[in-house]
Amino acid sequence: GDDVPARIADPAQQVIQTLDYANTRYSRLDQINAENVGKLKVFWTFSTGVLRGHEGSPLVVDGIMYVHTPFPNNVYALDLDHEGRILWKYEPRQDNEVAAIMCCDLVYRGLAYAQGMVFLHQADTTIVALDARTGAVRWRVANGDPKRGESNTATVMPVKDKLIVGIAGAEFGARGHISAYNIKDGTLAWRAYSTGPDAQMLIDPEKTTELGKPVGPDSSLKSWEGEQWKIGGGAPWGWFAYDSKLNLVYYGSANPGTWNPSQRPGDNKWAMTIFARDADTGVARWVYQMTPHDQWDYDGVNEMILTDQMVDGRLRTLLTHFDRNGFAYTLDRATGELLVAEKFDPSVNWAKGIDLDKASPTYGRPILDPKYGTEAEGEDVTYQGICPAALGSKNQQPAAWSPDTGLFYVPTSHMCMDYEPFFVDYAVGQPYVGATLTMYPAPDAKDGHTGSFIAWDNLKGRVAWTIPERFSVWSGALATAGGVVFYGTLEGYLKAVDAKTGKELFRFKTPSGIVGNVMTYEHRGRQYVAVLSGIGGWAGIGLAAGLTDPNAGSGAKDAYAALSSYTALGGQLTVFAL
Ligand code: PQQ
Repeated sequence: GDDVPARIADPAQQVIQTLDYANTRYSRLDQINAENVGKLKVFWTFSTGVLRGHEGSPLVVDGIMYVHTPFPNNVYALDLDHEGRILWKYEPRQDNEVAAIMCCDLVYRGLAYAQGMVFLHQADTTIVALDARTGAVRWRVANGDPKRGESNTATVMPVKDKLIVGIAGAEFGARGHISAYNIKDGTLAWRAYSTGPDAQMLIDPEKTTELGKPVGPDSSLKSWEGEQWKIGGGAPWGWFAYDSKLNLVYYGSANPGTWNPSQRPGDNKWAMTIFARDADTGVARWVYQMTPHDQWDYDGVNEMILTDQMVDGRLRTLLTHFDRNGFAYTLDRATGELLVAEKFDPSVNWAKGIDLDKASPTYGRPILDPKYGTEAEGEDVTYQGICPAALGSKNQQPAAWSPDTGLFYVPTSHMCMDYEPFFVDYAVGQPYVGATLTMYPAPDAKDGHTGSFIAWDNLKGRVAWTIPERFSVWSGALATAGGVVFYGTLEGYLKAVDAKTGKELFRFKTPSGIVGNVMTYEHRGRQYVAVLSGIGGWAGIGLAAGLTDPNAGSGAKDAYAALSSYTALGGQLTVFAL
C-alpha cells in the first residue's frame, strides 16, 4: 500500500525532497529552537567522494539515511544507529557523454522513497527503483534520450501508485514533458508534453482553463511559427507539488527554445507556465503562462508552495510561486485565479508589473518595459542592464513557509545582465542557446552583494525582512516549529535565523559552498539537522567545471569569480545536533 502520506505526516522522517506534498519545507520538530540553536555541534560527517554541485538533501526512512551524489549519481544507505556506517551503495553505470548536454553543472536534486523503494533518476534519464533495504534493482526505465539533448537533474515525486517525473534539456532543443510511471513495475501511465497538439499535451480545449477561461483548441500550436514547437523546450526540470483533496499535481515549465526570441515569434505556449494536472490522468485542469514569449531565459520551474490561508475572511487554497522573472505569484490553486503578483526583488526592471485588471485584454500578462526587451533591434545587439539576470531573482533552490509566522523564506539572487541574442541552427543533441550573456551585481547592490535571504508575505505581496548575502543564495530553506529558519550560503555557511525577525542565531562554515537544501530528522528521540555541501549549480559552475573563459557557463563564471576566495570543491554531508 501507499505508505508515503503517513510517513510525510511523521516529522522524524523525510521521504520526499520537498518534505511534504505542499512543498512547505516546514518541519514540526522543535527540540532545536530559537533559544538553543546557537549550541548546535557537528555530530558526524560523510564525504560523498564526488565533486561538483550537491543539490537536494538526504532522505531519512526507518533509521536509514539515503544520500545521493551529483553525476555519476551514486546512492548510499547509511545506518543512523552507527553514525552513518554504510549499509549499501549503488553506483550506476552511465555514459560520460551525458555531461556534455547538462546546461548548469552535473547536479541532481535527490532521491524519493515510496513503498519500500528508493527512486533514483539518473542524469541520463534512467529511472531506477532500488530496494530500500538491500539496494537491489527492482526495475529500471529510460525516460528520455541524451542523444536528443534530454537529461535529468530533478527529483521524482511519488503520488499514490504513480511516480511523477520531469526532464531537462530546454537549452538543447528538447521538447519538455512530464510523465507518470506506475510505481509497481515502471510502466508508463501517462505523458504530457509542454508544447504541441492538445492530445499530446493532455489539454482539453474546453475544460483546461487559463485565468478562468477555456484555452481553446490548439492553444500551443497557434502560439508558435511553423514547427518550432517541436524543439520548443519548456522542460519541467524543477519541483512537483501535489494536493490530495483536489488530486492535482503542480509544476512549472522552462524556457522556450532558443534563447534568441527573434527565432520564435508568438507567445510560445506552454513554456514558462504553471500547470495543474489531474494526478490520475495527467489532463491539465488549468495553466498560467507567466512570461509569454520569453526574452530572458526566465524558466518557470521553481517550486509551487501550497498553503491554506485566510484571504478577506475566507479560507482559500493557495499556491505561491517565486518565479525566476522576479515576481512572486499567489494564485487560487483550485481554479488558477491570480490573486497577487508583485516583485520580490526591487531591482526587477524587464516588466513594470503584472496586469491584475480582470477587465483588461492583457489581464495576467506582464507589463513589459521596452527598454529591457532583447529583440527590438534584432539579433547580434547587446541589450544592457536587464534585471534580473537569466539565472533569476530566484532559481531552483526552494523557499520554505512557516504556518507559525505565515511568512515565506526565500533564497534570492540580485544580479542583472547584458544579453546578446544570435541566430542558432538546430542540430540534434547540440546546444540550442542562441544568446551570449554577461551577468553582474544589480546596480543597487551594496558592496557588490549578489544575494539575500528574505521573508515574504504572500497576501500583501511584500518583503517582511531581508538578510543581505555576499553571494546569491543557492541553498533550499528549512523552517521549523522551533521558530528557526535554516539556509546555506555559497561560501559554505549553514545559517540559522529567527523566523520572526531574521536575526542570525547560528552559523557554521562547512568545507565547501552549499547549494543543497537543509533538512532535519529525528532518530531515537533526538533531532538532527543535515546539509550537503559541494559548490556547483549554475552559480557555482565556474568553480565546479574549472571554467576559464570569462563568459563561459552562460556568463556565470565571471559573475561569481570571487567565490574562489571563499571556498573550493568538495562533496560532504554535515550532520548537526545539540
Ligand atoms: N539548473 C540550475 C542549477 O541547478 O543551479 C540552474 C539552472 C538549471 C537554470 O538556470 C536553467 O535555466 C536550467 N535549465 C534547464 C532546462 O531548461 O532544461 C535545466 C537545468 C537543470 O537541469 O539543471 C537548469
